[in-house]
Amino acid sequence: VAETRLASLEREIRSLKSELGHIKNLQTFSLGKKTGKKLYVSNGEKMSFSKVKALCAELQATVATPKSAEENKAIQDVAKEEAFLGITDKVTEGQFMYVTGGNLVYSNWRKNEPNNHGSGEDCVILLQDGFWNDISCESSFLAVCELPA
Ligand code: NAG
Repeated sequence: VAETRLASLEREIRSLKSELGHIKNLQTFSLGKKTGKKLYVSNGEKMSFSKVKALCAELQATVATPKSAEENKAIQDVAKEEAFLGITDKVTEGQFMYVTGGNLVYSNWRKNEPNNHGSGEDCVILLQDGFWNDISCESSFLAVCELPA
C-alpha cells in the first residue's frame, strides 16, 4: 500500500515537473528571451527607486543594470520611458556602484553627467536616447527588473 502511494506521488511529481517545464518554455518564448541573454521586464509603472528595488526583489530579480552597450540597448527597448538603473553613489558620493555590489564595468553618461545636480542625485536613469543621468532617488521613473542570463 505504501509503495503504491509512493509510486503515485512520484508519477505526480514527474508530471508537475514536465508541466512546469512547458510553462517556463512558453513564458521564455512569449517574453522574447534569448538564450544567454538577461531578461528585462517592466510593469510600465513609475515609482521611487526604493519601490523599484522592492518590486524587483519580490520577483526574485534585481533592478536593470546594463553591463554592455548591448544590454543598455535591450533595456531601452523594454523601457518606453526613462527608467531607473540598479546603480547608485549612496555609499560614496561620486562613486557610482551596482546596488548588487561592485564598481561599474560599463557606463553611458550623457555629456556633463553625473553632476549631483541641485540638492543631490544618487540614483541613475536611462534616458530615452540611451544615455544616463544621475537623478534624485525619490523621484519617480519606470521600474525595469532583470533576471539572470
Ligand atoms: C536637470 C536634471 C539634472 C540634470 C540637469 C542637466 C531633473 C530633476 N534634474 O533638469 O539631473 O543633471 O538637468 O542640466 O531632471
